[in-house]
Amino acid sequence: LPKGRPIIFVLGGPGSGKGTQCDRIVRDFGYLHLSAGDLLRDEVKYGTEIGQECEQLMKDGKLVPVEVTLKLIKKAMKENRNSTTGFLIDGFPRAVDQAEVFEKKVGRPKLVVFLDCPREEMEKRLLKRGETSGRSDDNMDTILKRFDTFLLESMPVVKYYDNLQPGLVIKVSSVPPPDDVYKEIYCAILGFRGEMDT
Ligand code: UP5
Ligand code: MG
Repeated sequence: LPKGRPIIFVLGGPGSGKGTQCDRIVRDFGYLHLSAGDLLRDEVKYGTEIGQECEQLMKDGKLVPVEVTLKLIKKAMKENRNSTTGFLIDGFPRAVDQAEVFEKKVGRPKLVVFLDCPREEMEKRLLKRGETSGRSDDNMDTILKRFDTFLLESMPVVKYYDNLQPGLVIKVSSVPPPDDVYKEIYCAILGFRGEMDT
């Protein structure tokens, strides 16, 4: 892992606002934004072998094998290792075993941001976005499955990092307007950057 190029994970349920907050972090800190979901949707769009393998899993709200997501993330990190100040990983890891593999093969994030949002709010946002997003998973049927996967498999990741190192995880409510949510995240990033300089 290149020194001085921190990794931040942004985690949270479907529609909790991961992408929305990542845009702001990129604007202010210039990190490379790697959304595992976006990387996968690109593969589907271009009809690659990975895309063909993952399309149905995503439509079913299930997790793609970690080998696949880790490969895409590592490739993007490698390509940009000299041209970015840090890595902002959005929507990965999504299960405890994925976090363990990442810890072993890549390293530990400097910060894990967990966006906490009630299910009804996330559902409302996704249905609204579904009117225009064109995402094959923004429909009621798939949304319910995405929630199940999140609760069962992805929520334990937050606990995993919390147990791993005190203070690593910050839990932020993503119910307020995006700029208000961001204030807390911004301060947390400034906090660990200050720590790196000393
Ligand atoms: N919005 C955002 N913030 C708001 C706020 N504070 N107040 C009011 N509205 C707010 O936001 C969603 C919507 O809400 C937008 O319309 C936004 O304007 C509004 P967004 O920022 O897009 O939320 P986000 O959390 O990014 O939602 P997303 O749908 O992208 O989350 P998912 O976790 O469901 O999707 P992802 O792309 O990460 O994964 C998709 C699928 O890929 C998974 O289901 C899975 O099948 C697969 N996958 C894997 O298998 N492994 C991986 O590692 C990653 C993905
Ligand atoms: Mg997203």
